[in-house]
Amino acid sequence: GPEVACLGETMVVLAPAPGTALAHADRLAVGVGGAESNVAMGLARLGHRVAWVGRVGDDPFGRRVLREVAAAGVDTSLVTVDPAAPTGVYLKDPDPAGTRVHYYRAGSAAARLSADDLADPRLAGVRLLHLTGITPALSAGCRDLVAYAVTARPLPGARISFDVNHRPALWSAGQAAPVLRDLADAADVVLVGLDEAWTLWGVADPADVRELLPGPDLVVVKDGAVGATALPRGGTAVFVPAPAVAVVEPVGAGDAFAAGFLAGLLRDLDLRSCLRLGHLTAAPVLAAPGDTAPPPDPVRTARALALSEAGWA
Ligand code: KDG
Repeated sequence: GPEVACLGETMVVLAPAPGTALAHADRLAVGVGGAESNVAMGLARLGHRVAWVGRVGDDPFGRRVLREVAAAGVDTSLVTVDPAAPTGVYLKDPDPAGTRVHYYRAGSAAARLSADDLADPRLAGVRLLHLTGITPALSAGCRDLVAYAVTARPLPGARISFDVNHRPALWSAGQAAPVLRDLADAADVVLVGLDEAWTLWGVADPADVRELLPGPDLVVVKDGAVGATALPRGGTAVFVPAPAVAVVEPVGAGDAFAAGFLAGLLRDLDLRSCLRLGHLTAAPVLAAPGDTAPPPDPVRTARALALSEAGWA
């Protein structure tokens, strides 16, 4: 069975050529996007056995999603094909001020995820269950599911990682703030952007985020191109600067960072190495238009992990 399960919605993504506004595009490229399956694909490409748990419609886009996620080496045998609702879709609108997303996902198959989706006995041996703050915004049932996963712990041997991933197009900061805080605080490993921590909770530095979330063993606060800080409970915070990258399109980079960081945890690496592996896995996604990318080659990765602090920064 898989050692990791990632649960959430995966959609088809339709995107104009880079630099072309959606309002003026004649052609859209078809891809697949979903924060949790992006993490699953990243972990699979780093050599881990990982399953994506989700629901798609019984439609061509659902088949497209299943094919592309499986092609990255992810186990999709636990995905439900739901004949009663469609696969969700989102559109990217390139904009000099940052790519905007438009969702067509209300009432999607994934909005019908429930506790049943975590009941399969093949999940019993999972060491890590990865969830995000997108899922509780999809429907009341999805919100119950995520709360159930972090509190009732239906997979007893599994640590739970939770990427806060606030999506303002799904719900307001006011609605999201208390829900995401409670879910994050009940998880074991939390990943959160400093920008979202500010938007949601009005906290402006990693130590304040940690104070707001006393529950998890580990909180990782990401500050974009500056770097990321891991704050273990009762231990010393570790900051690792991000390497310089010429950014083409950042969507998916947070998921790649999560995949690298979590791969480090699964391998029992120290926190500094986990953060470095996060940055190294995010870099190729930042430097390319797609939401996922192959990780850097293992030899270069091993070399980068072995660098002195001065050599890295
Ligand atoms: O993390 C990247 C995601 O934003 C993208 O893949 C789509 O899951 C997605 C979402 O809900 O925004």
